Amino acid sequence: MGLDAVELRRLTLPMTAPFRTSQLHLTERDVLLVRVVIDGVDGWGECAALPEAGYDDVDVDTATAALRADLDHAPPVATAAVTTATFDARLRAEGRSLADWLGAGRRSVPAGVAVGFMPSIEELLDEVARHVETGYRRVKLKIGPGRDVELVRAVRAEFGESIALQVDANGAYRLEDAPALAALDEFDLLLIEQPLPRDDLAGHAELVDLINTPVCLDESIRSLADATRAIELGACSVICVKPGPLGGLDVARAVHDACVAAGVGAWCGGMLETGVGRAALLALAALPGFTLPGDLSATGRWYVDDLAPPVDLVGGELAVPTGPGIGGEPDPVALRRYTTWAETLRPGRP
Ligand code: NPG
Repeated sequence: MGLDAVELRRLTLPMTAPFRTSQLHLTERDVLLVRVVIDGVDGWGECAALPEAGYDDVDVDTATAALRADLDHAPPVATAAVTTATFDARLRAEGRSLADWLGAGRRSVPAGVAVGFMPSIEELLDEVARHVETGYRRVKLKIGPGRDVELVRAVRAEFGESIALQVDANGAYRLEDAPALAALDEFDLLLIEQPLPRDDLAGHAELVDLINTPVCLDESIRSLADATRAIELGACSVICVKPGPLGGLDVARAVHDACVAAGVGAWCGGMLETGVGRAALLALAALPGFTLPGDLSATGRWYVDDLAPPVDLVGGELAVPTGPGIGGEPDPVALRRYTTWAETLRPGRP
């Protein structure tokens, strides 16, 4: 089976609204897509690296440069796009869906929407109301020191138990902030994601005993070894599994399997994927050990226009793609409209 070509493509997609976290403020998405051609069959992968390095060390420019320099020795988040594209091409050639190859049994998975920091509580409540109206049943809120209890209390007061709520701190707290985090226990949250910095597993293991809300790790889990170590240390009871930063769908499945073996909860984390990246994430999220709704939002959540056919909420869930590979190819018109740069590496055989 021959690798005929690898194309790197950068696109800039207008976002439906700015998205703020404790490290980032995104107003448009600069995304890297990888297309591989294997024996004449195309495969696609989306790189999860973001326009700026605030969340992870590798931003989309660094990922692009690393792949241009050496396709076989790039950072995990860049390699993940290439391996996903390779899986897509090979499975497309076999006429087999990615969900089937992964061993995923579900036809649809619960959606989950993430809401960034908003300028006011009122605007936050309006944003959450809009998503609940759309049909989301799980909402993830960004929190940080000084922007936590009041914000969560207002959302719980407005929407009651009608929605599942979880919070994401992106590592903004320290262990001494435990009392503020324990104050969130009254709101019956599904979990608190990455309360402490990514390298503080010991701190998380202590925090687990100081709060009732389940502790979930995201940024701390960048390999199967990280997951195994966090579980052994009792640093979390839930893991947010992200195939991009982990280095690929195969690593993500291995982390999923480790969570199942240890009785640790797991869910698929999102990185504002376009429809291309979301297709692969939906297939992964359908694995049985993903016990909590992932960051899986419908078309229209992040981008004014998307690269893939629309996927809409049905009963609070999203359908798992059933077509070969990731289930579909990017829309050529949208590719042309939003592409800002493209380069073919390892040009096809003469
Ligand atoms: O639904 O795709 C989505 C976004 C989910 O908020 C989300 N991801 O820290 O997990 C995170 C967070 C994130 C957002 C990470 C932006 C990096 C950039």
